[in-house]
Amino acid sequence: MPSIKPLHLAAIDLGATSGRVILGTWSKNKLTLTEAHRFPNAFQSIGTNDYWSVVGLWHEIQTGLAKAVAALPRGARLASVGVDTWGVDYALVNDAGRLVFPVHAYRDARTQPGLKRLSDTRAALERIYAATGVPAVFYNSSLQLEETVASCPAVEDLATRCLFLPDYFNFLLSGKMANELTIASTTQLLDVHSTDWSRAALDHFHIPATWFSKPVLSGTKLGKVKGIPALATTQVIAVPGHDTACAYDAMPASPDGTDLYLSSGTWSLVGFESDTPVLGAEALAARISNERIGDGRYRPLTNVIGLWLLEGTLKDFASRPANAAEWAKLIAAAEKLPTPAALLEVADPALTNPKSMKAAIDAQLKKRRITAPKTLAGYVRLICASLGKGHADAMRAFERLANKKFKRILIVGGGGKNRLLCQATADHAGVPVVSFELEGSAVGNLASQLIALGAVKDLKTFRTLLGKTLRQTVYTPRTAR
Ligand code: LFR
Repeated sequence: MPSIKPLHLAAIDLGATSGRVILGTWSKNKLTLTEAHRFPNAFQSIGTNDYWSVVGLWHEIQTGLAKAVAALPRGARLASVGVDTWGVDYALVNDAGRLVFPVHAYRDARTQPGLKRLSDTRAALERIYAATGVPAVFYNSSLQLEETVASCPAVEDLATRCLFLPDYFNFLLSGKMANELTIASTTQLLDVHSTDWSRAALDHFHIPATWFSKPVLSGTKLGKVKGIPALATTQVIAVPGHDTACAYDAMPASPDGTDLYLSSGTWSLVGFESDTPVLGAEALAARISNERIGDGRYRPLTNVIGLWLLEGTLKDFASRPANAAEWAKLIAAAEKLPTPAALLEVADPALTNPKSMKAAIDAQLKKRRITAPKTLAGYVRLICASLGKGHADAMRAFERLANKKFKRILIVGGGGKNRLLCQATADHAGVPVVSFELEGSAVGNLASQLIALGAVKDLKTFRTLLGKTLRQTVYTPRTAR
């Protein structure tokens, strides 16, 4: 039954470069968002290792929740709260929930030897891919945990639980330890054919199986918020813990399954929804990751390097844009430049975490005897065109392997505001790109809470209602496919 009184909910949505607490109000079948709190996020390094400040993040979450409560109408309460974060990173804790190992950031180069071992052992990689549906990527939790246990064996005596970051913040809020399915599906440790952990993968990476519990589906109620009096009646709901799963949930997609999704931010996550995983040698070669939807179905996706390329390059220019007007000027200048004759190889591992992105791009171009751009606008043009091609290549791989034809690409996230990127994607893919003005992951997070609270029947209903209220921009391909 749709509720008559407005419902107030909070989404805690943590990204690798910024976090936010969004207050969502559901009234008369319409969701209104108020940004209660936004803060920058970044990993920090000691020596060669990279760490997140979970203490800092928890502090920001508490500040954000206090601001969300302050923004409520008089007498109103927050019905529920949900947490989503970037994928793969985790906290190792003991039974009391105390941290027993520092929380590492996924760009830490500590996984490189393990990645090489796995990638170079064809039989092992094929076995792990058949078991988990996740290819070898440097940030996989499997490789991170393997390195943790191997470099610090005593951790096996200290830790009793592995909580991925959304699980950990859910625990801090509710006191309940649970592993949630979508975030579990980013680890390369989940069984691709069930919703439980893969014993074969855990054994392969020498990770204690006792650290995990059977993942809960999203929508599971974990209990009331503990320790924050203003939220004593607020329910903690395990929403899709993975931000990309939330962003996909927020896509106002056509119900016939002909839309391809692109969540475009630090990473470009290109994928679709499916009842079955996409597996086999070709899928592995195309680096298709069979991550999960909150209800247990699949969202096969490919991770294209994304706007991390541009964020990194901007650091090397004093003239980086500081506001929307300056961004518009930069994009307009880039649009006037000719189409680049050659594009970047976006899968080049040298672009993953270089000291200087511009230097890494220049080095790749030099190796391939291509002249580097001369201006920031030139880099913007090159990066957007290269990402556009990367998105289109991913689409073609999905079409081939899943025997599908996509009619549109729906884009949410920061990249949706970048005209050049949207147009380049449409041009390379030969299908229209539809960009929505939407805080994708926060909206997906709130949608899952609304469904769990019984205010909305299901995701299909939510998407239909959302689609009616959204502003969209369509980029038509300049060349047909
Ligand atoms: C995006 C994201 C991607 C994941 C990457 C690393 O924020 O969650 O889906 O592959 O971060 O965790």
